[in-house]
Amino acid sequence: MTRYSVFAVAREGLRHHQGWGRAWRSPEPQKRYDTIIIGAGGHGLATAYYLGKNHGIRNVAIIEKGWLGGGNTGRNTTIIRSNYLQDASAAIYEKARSLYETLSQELNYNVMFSPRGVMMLAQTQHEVRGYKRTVQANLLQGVTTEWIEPARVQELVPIISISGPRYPVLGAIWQPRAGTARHDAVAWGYARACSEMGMDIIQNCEVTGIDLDGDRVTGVQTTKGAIACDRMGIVVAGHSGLLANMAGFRLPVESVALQALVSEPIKPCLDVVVMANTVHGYLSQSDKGEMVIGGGADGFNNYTQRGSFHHVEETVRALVETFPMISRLRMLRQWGGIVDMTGDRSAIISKTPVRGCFINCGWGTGGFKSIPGSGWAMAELMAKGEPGPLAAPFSLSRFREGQFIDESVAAGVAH
Ligand code: FAD
Ligand code: PYC
Repeated sequence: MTRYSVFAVAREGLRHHQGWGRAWRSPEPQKRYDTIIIGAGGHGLATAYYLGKNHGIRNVAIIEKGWLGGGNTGRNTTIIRSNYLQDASAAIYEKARSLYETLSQELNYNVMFSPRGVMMLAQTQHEVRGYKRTVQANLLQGVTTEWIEPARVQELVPIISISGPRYPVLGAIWQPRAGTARHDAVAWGYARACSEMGMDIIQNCEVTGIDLDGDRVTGVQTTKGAIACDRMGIVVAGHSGLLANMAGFRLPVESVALQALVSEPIKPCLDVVVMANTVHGYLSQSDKGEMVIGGGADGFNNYTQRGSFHHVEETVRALVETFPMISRLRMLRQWGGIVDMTGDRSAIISKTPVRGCFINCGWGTGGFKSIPGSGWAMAELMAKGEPGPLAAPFSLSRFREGQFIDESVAAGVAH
């Protein structure tokens, strides 16, 4: 595999870019692997990467029904932050955020991590109290966030109107080293590194059944034939319930569509990420100049991976009071992704009732930011058969035992 560097760019420039190889191989599946990961989204690919890098497990296939990164990983609004309330969440999201800081160097692939700062606006007294509490919790957890007053919000976001008639801006929680990354590049970077370690990424290959011997997993049935394995990770986000059903167990997860849209590109006017959770919408500006705008999740379960007009109208209407300038923008495109929601809005990284079968899901509306930390924790669980400290609180048993990790506020998105 070509190592990307300034010298490689210069060398290829001199020979008319004839020498670039493919970033990853696209092999046909073998008959068996030690480990199968179902789902080549960010979490599946990161799991495979850390299995190889941290635990030396490299006889791995990552099986993807579409194209890699084509699920929620390539459909999200790329916000990366770790300002959650509960200790278990702060630990895994901060681990992920800190891995993002050096991910481009680690993968030798530019994931365009941009720690431009994320603010969550407080527009009701209830939010003021809630976010001040989160700032205190983050202080104890070693996560750097601060409470900022409206004047500082205005300074950081010149296009904002802080004195809206219904929802004036009363302050914000600000995380200066939070930000964004290029979503597909995160999937592509992990995929390239997995392929380099000898792992097989099998695209256009849907898992249609899970083979069991008693209560132990032995392999999968796919549209490219049967593939045997000793150990399996199900990492399919909105399709988790379907895969769990194939393995014979149920999950406390619902699947719904979450939508987003972008405007036509305009000159740079916003260099931080702003989330306005009460009026409900969030906003950042992409490198191309588009305003990236996110809305809420559908209020009913569904698998429709597309946008709808009423969501665009609702979201833009909500944001216009706080960002009047967006009323003059034309919207360019909209889309949706199927997110997997648990009751406490926290993820599941867990053993399952089937031996050798592990599951990573439930990231809902907020799992892009956690990809490196989740992959790290899931790989440790799969390699050792027991969760490490990052994954332990996110086990399936918490729903039975009532050990919920309530993040319905920090999730930041209306459900
Ligand atoms: P995915 O990327 O969906 O990957 C799962 C893969 O499994 C898919 O590629 C799918 O094709 C494959 N698969 C499914 N079934 C099968 C099968 N039977 N056989 C083989 N393969 C299968 N999070 C943030 O942190 N910040 C944000 O700003 C943010 N914004 C969002 C905005 C929108 C509009 C959406 C939809 C989501 C947003 N999220 C955000 C959430 C985030 O995108 C997800 O939590 C995260 O991408 C999930 O990653 P994943 O790898 O688990 O899932
Ligand atoms: O988790 O920060 C987040 C988020 C923003 C938009 C969707 N999810």
